[in-house]
Amino acid sequence: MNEVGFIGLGNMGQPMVKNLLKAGLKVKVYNRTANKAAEVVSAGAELVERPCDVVTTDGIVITMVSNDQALEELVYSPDGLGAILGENGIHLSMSTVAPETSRKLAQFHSEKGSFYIASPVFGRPEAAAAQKLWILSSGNSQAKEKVKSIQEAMGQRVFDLGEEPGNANVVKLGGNFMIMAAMEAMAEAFNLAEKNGINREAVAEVYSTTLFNCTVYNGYGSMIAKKKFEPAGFQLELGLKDCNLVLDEANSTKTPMPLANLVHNRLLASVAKGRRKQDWAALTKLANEEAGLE
Ligand code: NA7
Repeated sequence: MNEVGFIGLGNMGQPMVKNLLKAGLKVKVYNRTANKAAEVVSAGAELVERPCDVVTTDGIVITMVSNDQALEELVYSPDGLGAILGENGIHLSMSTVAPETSRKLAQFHSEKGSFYIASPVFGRPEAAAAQKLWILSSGNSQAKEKVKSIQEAMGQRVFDLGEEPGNANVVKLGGNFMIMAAMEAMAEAFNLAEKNGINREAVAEVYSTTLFNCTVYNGYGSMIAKKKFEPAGFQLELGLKDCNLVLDEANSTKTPMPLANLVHNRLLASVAKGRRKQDWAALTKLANEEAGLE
């Protein structure tokens, strides 16, 4: 397969399309706001007018839109993917959505003879640009095999999480929850240091070099130490969406997650304070304010 459709040219979608083009694929793109396609079109993508125009009946289409509602609209609307994808078509769904949404969409696709692969990613726009996304994948095995080289063109590794379509979404939500909890923990520890007259950035460096030498502590540690949350790589309102999905899943599976409730309150209060367009690391401003450090 040397041709692929792509829907959703936001912060993540654009760099992902550029990597597909670099890998030599022909890419047809659709975005609700057409003018956001300018950069990828100048990099070689072809812009189409309707979601169903990006793909043929048995083709492969990737979606990277904001949330469950946007994804469902794209599939079910009269000019959506459901109107075109048929026998052997594959929908590679890379947004962060509820596991239940993936299960429903997988069922809908299978009734048409097409396949739905849930494939959310870990990594921010910089990671997407550098082809460093970590890509999760669940759904029909043969369909997963067919899209693997396409996933590899956008990331550094693909993790196969089995045939159950919601699995990749469950793992993605658990990962995003751990990032939120880590951000709150970093803010509290840095505040403790600052209250003792110790430089926050120096402390962030100690932790991210020693006990927590990993992507999340390295990347967010510096933002949280500097208290600098703009420009947003991942908007706080999308973080709240993810946290709501985590709590929905926790409720439906009877999984107590007290820490998730704490960070949910942080995100909700941040939106109430007008911070929804800042980076989601801005959830830590509340800990700073409570400590009298803002
Ligand atoms: P962005 O930068 O907010 O981009 C969101 C994209 O989703 C963008 O292309 C939007 O089109 C598109 N969108 C949003 N709502 C709709 C509807 N209703 N119909 C069609 N298209 C829509 O998000 P990111 O790229 O950071 O994140 C994307 C996903 O990855 C998300 O699940 C994250 O949790 C992880 P627009 O340009 O606004 O017309």
